[in-house]
Amino acid sequence: MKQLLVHNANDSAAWLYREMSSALTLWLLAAACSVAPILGSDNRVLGGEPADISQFPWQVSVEYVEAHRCGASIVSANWVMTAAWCIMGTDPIYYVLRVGTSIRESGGATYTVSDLVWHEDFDYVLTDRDIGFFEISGSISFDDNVQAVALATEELEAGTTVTVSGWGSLQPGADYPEQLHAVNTTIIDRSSCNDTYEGIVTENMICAGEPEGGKDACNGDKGGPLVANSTQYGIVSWGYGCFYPPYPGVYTNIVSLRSWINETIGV
Ligand code: 4AZ
Repeated sequence: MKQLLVHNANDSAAWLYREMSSALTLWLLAAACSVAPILGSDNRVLGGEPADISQFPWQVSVEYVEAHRCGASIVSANWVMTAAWCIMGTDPIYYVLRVGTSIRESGGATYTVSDLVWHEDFDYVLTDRDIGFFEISGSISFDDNVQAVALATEELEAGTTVTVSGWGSLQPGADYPEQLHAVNTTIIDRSSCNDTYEGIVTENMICAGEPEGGKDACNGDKGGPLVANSTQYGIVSWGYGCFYPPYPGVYTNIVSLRSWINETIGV
């Protein structure tokens, strides 16, 4: 969960207030959801539809000390892309990357990690340049369920449909589902997203969501891919809560970071 505004870390009273109010909001949301699941206009539980890994063969489950922690995507036989937030300050020995399976913590193939790289200018206060990589020990073997994703070179226009996938919560605060899920959502104009978020959306971020909320990534999806036409445009990064209008999901902008990616991993 990303806080809405944390500009002055010294202002501890305001910080405490924000912490408490976001905890309270979360608690109220969780309480409301435990009484009645949030239903979409078509009466399905929000958070997307079950998906099969063959539709998203680049999807990776990042396991940290044997439990799903984040999403990621295969970009080459040697490199898996994720959010800097998922890996910053951690050690490669605790990770297993699971590929080629629709089921969390089960099946497919697993790889260990030889190195972690996150953006040297990752700003963890603003969550700016939220990108990093796992270098794989050995190399990933590809099949129908295990494929690299293409990386975008041009930004999408507002209004374009995109798909986000992962094993993140289907309702705020819920346990992670066993089955991979995916949801289609819509690119939102950066400046209106920046207005909604009161000025903290940078060029290294893209926004996607719906005016009525409900189509979003949530806890456990971070680091995972936002794609269109089998091409990755975004990395799940942050947002104010989940599924919660008018706040879109915010994703790391692959296009603005494309040259950094190329310099860092040669892809
Ligand atoms: C997370 O913690 C997370 N609704 C991912 C996406 C969003 C919030 C939290 C955006 O993985």
